[in-house]
Amino acid sequence: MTEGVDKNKKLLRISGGNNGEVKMKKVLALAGIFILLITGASFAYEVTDVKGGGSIKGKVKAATKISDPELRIDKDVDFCGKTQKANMYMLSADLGVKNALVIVEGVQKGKAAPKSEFLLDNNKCYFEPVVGIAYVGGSYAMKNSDSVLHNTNMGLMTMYKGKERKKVIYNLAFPTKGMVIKKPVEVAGMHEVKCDAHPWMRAYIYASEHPYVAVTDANGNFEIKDLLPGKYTVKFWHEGLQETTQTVEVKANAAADVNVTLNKKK
Ligand SMILES: [Cu+2]
Repeated sequence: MTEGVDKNKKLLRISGGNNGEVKMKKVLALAGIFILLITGASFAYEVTDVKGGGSIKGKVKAATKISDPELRIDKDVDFCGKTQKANMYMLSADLGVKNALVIVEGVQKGKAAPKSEFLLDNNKCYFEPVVGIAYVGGSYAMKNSDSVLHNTNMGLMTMYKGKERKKVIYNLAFPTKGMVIKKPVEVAGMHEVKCDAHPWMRAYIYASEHPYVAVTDANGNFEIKDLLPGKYTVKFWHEGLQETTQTVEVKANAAADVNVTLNKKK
């Protein structure tokens, strides 16, 4: 009899132990899912010291010579004039393209972005600059240098079901000359700015969480410094040219040369 009871106890203990194991496995599995959720949800940019980093430099060119369009002006012509150069296709003699954005995508770790102020001026019925970079944590300073009313309608460009959509971030009126409004840069990504009073006015601002972004100069050249070694996807964007991406390997203390040729937008 006693033996039988002992056996039962043992059996109970064993089965109890098994239950415990199953429970523990469930807990571990749940914990795993939870950790995945947390890490998956927060691809926050991590700021670190970069010593002996590498750089990406190169040139953005247009595939063919493209003439810059003239914009017709049909409002406030007394102040704005009747036409305006678009300054969209600003090409050097060897087809280098000014104002292309070079964006290193998905950077998870690197130097801190500057907390700088991005000045967007409404000057002679034209946004200045047309293409620029702002940094999350910094600020926008929007200004009207003109004696006509402008408004700054800034929206984040996103893709939804294959279509481009604009989500308004700031929409501000500037009725008087010399007026300045400052706002924080809180949303990362590509922003399009329009003036609803003057349809020809436009600007493109890329707001970045990290400093690894550049705008090409008058010869189409750019340089992005102090990247941690590794493989990166680099996006090349231009308002009138087809965007492209390239995979670039950055090595310590070295410059990776990247040269791209962009076709005209269809
Ligand atoms: Cu305007």
